[in-house]
Amino acid sequence: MSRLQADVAADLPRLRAQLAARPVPPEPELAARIEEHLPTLHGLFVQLYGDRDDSFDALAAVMELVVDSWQRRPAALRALDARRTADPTWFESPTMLGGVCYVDRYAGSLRALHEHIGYFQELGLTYLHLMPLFDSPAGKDDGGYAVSSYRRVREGLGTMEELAELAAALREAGISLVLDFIFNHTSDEHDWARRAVAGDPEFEDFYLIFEDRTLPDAYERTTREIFPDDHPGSFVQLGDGRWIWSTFYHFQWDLNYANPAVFRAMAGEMLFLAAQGVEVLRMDAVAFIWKRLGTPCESLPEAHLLLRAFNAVLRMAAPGVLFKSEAIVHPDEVIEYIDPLECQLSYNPLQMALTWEALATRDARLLSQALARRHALPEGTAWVNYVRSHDDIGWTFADEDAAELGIDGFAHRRFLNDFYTGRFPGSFARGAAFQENPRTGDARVAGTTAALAGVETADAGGEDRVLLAHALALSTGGVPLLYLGDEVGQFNDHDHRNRPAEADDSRWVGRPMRPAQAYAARRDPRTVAGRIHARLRRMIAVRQQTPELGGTTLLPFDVPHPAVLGYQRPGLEERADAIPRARVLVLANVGDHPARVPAVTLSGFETAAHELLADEAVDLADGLSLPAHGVLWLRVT
Ligand code: OTU
Repeated sequence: MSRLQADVAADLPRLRAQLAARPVPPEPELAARIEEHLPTLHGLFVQLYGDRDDSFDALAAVMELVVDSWQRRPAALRALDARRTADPTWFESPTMLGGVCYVDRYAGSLRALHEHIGYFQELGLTYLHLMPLFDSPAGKDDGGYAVSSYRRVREGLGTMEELAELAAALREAGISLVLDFIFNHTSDEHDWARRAVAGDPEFEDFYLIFEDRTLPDAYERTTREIFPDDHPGSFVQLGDGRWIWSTFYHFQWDLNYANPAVFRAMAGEMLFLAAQGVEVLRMDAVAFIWKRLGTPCESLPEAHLLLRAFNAVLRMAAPGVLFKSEAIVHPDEVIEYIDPLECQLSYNPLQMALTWEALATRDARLLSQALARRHALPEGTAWVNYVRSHDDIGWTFADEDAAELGIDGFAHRRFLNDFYTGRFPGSFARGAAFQENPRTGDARVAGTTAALAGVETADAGGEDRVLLAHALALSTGGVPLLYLGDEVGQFNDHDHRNRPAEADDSRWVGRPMRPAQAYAARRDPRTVAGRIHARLRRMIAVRQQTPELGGTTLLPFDVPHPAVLGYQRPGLEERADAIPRARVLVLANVGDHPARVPAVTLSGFETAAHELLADEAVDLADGLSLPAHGVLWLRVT
């Protein structure tokens, strides 16, 4: 039953009156932001929850949270908000560099992490993503992605106060703290979940619980299996025989966002995190947050409305905080989440996967096509470019794109899985298969960069491939993100199989403890760690001083050699339609043999160019040679 039009029209005046009647009404700065964003939030609520009687009360409660949160916001965070709103595309600077690590694996605890801030600065980090550090039941934590309390730090890691202290220390060092917002699901041991199974009607409606298999069967006709090793389909059975929606592990229960009370509750958790000094929230598993019968229950229009609603809440209560979308799905869907009003940042899973695809095939054409076709983003947003993550590599390229190059998507994914798990004859890679599904032929691959690139197998091209992959992430535009430890060439953690809590999830192979020995050797050029580290540091330093590498604009550059990738970076000032000035031409050879770029290909540029990584003059008159896995960052005019 829809609410009456007249009631809906009265919502905004009612909300304004309610806020004005508070003991401390919103001060002018907040009041202005409410005027700007509340109509948007209200409009989204009407679209999402217009047919529910409880939608007004939920929105009113959210607005109370917004005002409380801002009124309690520490001065340092308000100052940060002011800086960020004055410079909303701060993340487009070529000095931006992200790192990611686990608190326990990298440092031991939040307190111990302070000792690494000096190293992070030495490396040039301006952004640090700490993997989920919230309360999570031991043995059923999914690496921290099964959260039993968003307001408590996991035992052994420290406390919330220590997290806020760390955030302040990082900020002082010029590093923004990034944390996950795991809002699609909670642990089955979250208080809400316990109350739901105990039959508390308020909390039963926080999850999707069904009496029998009728609806689960109907939904599963169109949903995808995400963790088939754990359970088939999208539901698991409760002790009392009922069925509950569970997209990932059986102990991770999906929240029911069709209930506005769930939005209200999670907005509260989000603002709690913002209050600790978090600057970017990584929006976990965004594709799954809305379900509708007869659809894949991924990337539905309501998922976007929800993200926009959460974003509107932040714009009022903590305007410096940004969202990063984690949608590891078809590229047509990934792009849908990226918008200043939705997620300002997004992982770039296509570039990540196709970098590995190019290294395996020694053919850069699919990657080149993706950069030409799928790199452009709306203004005010940026990619987060990564070489690999704590998860698996999913081969998320579009089959239609691959078909244009004569590639069969299904067969190609099979090849890539075989290649990166080392089963393909002659493969240099030592990855581990993740969630192999014999029924669909689907699989993904996990491993460290060095293991995937061939360093672990002592392949002659291994180190160069590590550098090449990073050179792309550092130069295509957006925020480059390093998996810490990979910058000293850390190997796979094969021992995870002997640890019961990790044995059945092969992604642990790529999440080793901080490689102390490799770090100790990082200044020694006779070691793998030393060589990788020095070369990567050089790339980072050059990037910092190269304005052309800021922003996200990328212009394609065709090279008549299948192994050579080319693209141009005009930087922040020059847009695609402006008169060409100096720009950076990137050339990268993904092949195992030297490659020639003929003079005619380069004839649009002045012959005098400068190669930035080696810092030397280059004459383009006779064309160029690239060694196997070679990368050039050429300043051309
Ligand atoms: C995310 O990834 C996290 O990165 C994983 O570590 C979690 O296990 C998972 O969510 C549940 O919280 O399936 O294998 O985009 O690819 O969201 C990784 C869809 C995952 C998924 C992605 C998910």
